[in-house]
Amino acid sequence: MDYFLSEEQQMIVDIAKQITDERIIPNRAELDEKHAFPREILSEMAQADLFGIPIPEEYGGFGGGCFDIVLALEQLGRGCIGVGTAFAASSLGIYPLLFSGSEEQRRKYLPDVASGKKFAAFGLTEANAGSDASGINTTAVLDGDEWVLNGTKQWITNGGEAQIYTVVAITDRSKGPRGASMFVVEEGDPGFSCGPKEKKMGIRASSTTELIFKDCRIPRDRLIGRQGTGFITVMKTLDASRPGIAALGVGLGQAALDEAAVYAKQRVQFGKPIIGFQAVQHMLANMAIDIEASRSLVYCTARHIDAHPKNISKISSMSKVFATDMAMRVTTDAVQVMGGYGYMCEYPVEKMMRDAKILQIYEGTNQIQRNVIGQELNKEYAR
Ligand code: COS
Repeated sequence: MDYFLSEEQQMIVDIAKQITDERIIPNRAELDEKHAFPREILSEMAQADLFGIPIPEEYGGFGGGCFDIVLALEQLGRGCIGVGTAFAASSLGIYPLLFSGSEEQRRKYLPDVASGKKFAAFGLTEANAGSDASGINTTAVLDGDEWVLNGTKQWITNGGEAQIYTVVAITDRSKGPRGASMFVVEEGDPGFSCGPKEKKMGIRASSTTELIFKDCRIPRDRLIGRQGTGFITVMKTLDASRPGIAALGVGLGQAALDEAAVYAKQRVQFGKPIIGFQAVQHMLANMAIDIEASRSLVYCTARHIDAHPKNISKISSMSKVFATDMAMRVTTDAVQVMGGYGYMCEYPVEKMMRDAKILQIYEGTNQIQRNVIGQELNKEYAR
């Protein structure tokens, strides 16, 4: 299907595609096996200006929109969701600054992220605050000219690898979600450390750690936006980033179909290639339909967000649910088409199936996305 990309958009696809084909795909199995952070590949992506896509030009970026980042992430998703997640998490980490940060904060942090000199990360989740995002326990108390943070964030992507962390903490517990505020914490701040790297089912190239704050002292001007607006900034950040996760799903689904179709043409059973059997053809056809429907929805969502960036929760969640549930189905079916070979680590589809699972969980489970969509429908039909 032709999506009529502009010259600039096609350029983003071509650059991300080249890095994916030449650098990510040849190295993904090793990165996965060694749980190795793809620092070199990410640096090359930065040199190719991919990290600058969501950052305005005045801060050294490309000044792109949601559709631009979606196009890049689709290509990276075709290669490796671990690498794509490390990249996406850096964007996630800077969205709070883009939405609510001061001019000084933007000038201080964004150019280094755009150039790839520094990575960013986003700290929301805690042991007892996953889906219930406003149930966080990390606190920030103002003491003279410094904020003092205490608490532990869990499962933070780019933990230990990032230099800039945007973190949400409670500044007034009595105010519920209106009592949360966001802060920038830098690597090396006193009282701030990261836990050991978690061992994961998939996306092993990405780093996932705790962020530990023990009387962590940061200057007063690290508060992002106004005190008490942290939860709103978190929600806006997730609304903006979820189409990117959907795009990783589209790329992953496409990669799984490509592997399965090539295999089905080569694999001979009962005297003919298995692609000649209707049972296999129908599986491949369903995969192709699912992928194209997801791509269309994700592209349309991203274009809508670029044109009308307000009230995007419903469409953002819809694209995330649709494309990531698709990625889980399609990667599972790719393993099925390839049978015993698909189950072996020698072929890439078993990793794809392991990687797909997280897309249905992180940045809000697909059950939470359905709650968001349901709440929005409730509002729409009340009118
Ligand atoms: N944009 C702006 N503001 C929003 C918003 C959005 N998308 N969603 C909610 N808000 C505002 C609400 O308007 C409300 O403001 P008021 O206090 O003025 O009424 C406030 O935020 C609280 O909203 P709500 O009552 O809906 O919050 P809940 O605690 O019920 O939480 C969900 C709602 C479940 C949607 C939220 O907790 C969530 O998204 N959870 C998933 C979190 C997640 O993705 N975790 C994974 C992180 S991996 S990076």
